[in-house]
Amino acid sequence: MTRLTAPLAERAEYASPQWIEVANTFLSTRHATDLSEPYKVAQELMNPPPHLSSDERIGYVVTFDSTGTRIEPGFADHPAWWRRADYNALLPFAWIVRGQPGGADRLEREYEQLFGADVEAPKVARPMPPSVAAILAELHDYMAVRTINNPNIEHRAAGLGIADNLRDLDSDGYTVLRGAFSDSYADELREETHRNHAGRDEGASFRATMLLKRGRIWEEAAIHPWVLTVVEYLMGRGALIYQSDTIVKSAGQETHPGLHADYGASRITEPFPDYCVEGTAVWAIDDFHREHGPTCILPGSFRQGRQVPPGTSQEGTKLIEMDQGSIAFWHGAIWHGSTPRTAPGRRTSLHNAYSRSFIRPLERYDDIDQAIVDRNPAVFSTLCGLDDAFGKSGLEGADFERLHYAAAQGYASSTPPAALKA
Ligand SMILES: O=C(O)CCC(=O)C(=O)O
Ligand SMILES: [Fe+2]
Repeated sequence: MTRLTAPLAERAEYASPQWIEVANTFLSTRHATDLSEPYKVAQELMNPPPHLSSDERIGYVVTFDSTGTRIEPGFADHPAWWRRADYNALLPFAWIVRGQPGGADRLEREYEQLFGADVEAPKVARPMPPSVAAILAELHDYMAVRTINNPNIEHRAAGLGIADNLRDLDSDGYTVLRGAFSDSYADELREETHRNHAGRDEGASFRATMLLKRGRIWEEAAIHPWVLTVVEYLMGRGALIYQSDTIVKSAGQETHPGLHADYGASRITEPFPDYCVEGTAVWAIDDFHREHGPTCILPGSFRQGRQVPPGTSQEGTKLIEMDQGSIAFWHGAIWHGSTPRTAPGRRTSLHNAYSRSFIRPLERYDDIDQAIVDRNPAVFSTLCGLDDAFGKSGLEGADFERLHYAAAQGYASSTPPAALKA
């Protein structure tokens, strides 16, 4: 079993009092060595979740001076460097970038893709001394493996601009997240996919599976902030990655005739629960228009709560048409299929499925390389099933560290305890 990078007890919500305390423990061991005068870095976070503060902003200040380094909640009068950002927009980009070739550039690129013109550049009154920059980079990575996402999903979705997508899921059982990733990201994903599929059978008889063990690019995709918000909305906190694979569809191919529910293939048995236990994010690495053989779907059909009767036709379905760079997300009980590709060329797609924490996933990641978990934010270890207590009992009893963590996080309740305190 792969180890956790940091104790669960050190996990905290971004900019919460506990988070500041954990950050301080780290910063108290660091000294900026090239200061001509004290240097203050201030971060202002707009629209924090109501359970953290009822004010319109919260903030923290990191002070570097001759006595050492510390972080405090609040605001600074004349910081040397400061930045203002939306709480929810900043939080999910806790990718670890140090030691990841090109990581910082990719992070910035995808951040701009999602938030574009809304991003305010940092204000710099005095250039940041190199040792300050180095300590802040270390702090970023130290806290990334300890920072948990805003548990107030509606608030998070509003901050990320995807509240309407949650409503689509309520009514139709699927949604399309448009403009979810950049063309450059699509190019990189396509190249990797085609490399993994080279020499294999065409069509869906070969799907490159276990992608989280196949390279950095897939790790970054699995934690897409919009997708994770949808996942936690439908499947609760502590959700797992259920399967991560790709499909390449060529001209004339029909990969999913008729209709099926992803709960099918005897994986999730009838009667289906009335809440979602599994759902899939499909990344359009290439265009999904009529001629490209897009997915077709029967809106609302997840409410039937049963498997698709054999021989059911695609009559009455809607095509999920989307441009490259969009992500479709559907409830695993929804009835859907795929249409034949009539145009020349290939349709490349990434299919990341997620499940509730108590569902047994198709793919196992609890033995994933330690280095992969260590280079990712906390939610990645959650997705791999490393944070929960399932399968971790020993002869000395159950895994109380993990059981307590899940209880403290409110994984089992529809309203997380922190949100109740507001
Ligand atoms: O490739 C498609 O269009 C549909 C694939 C599918 O059914 C799935 O990923 O669940
Ligand atoms: Fe499917």
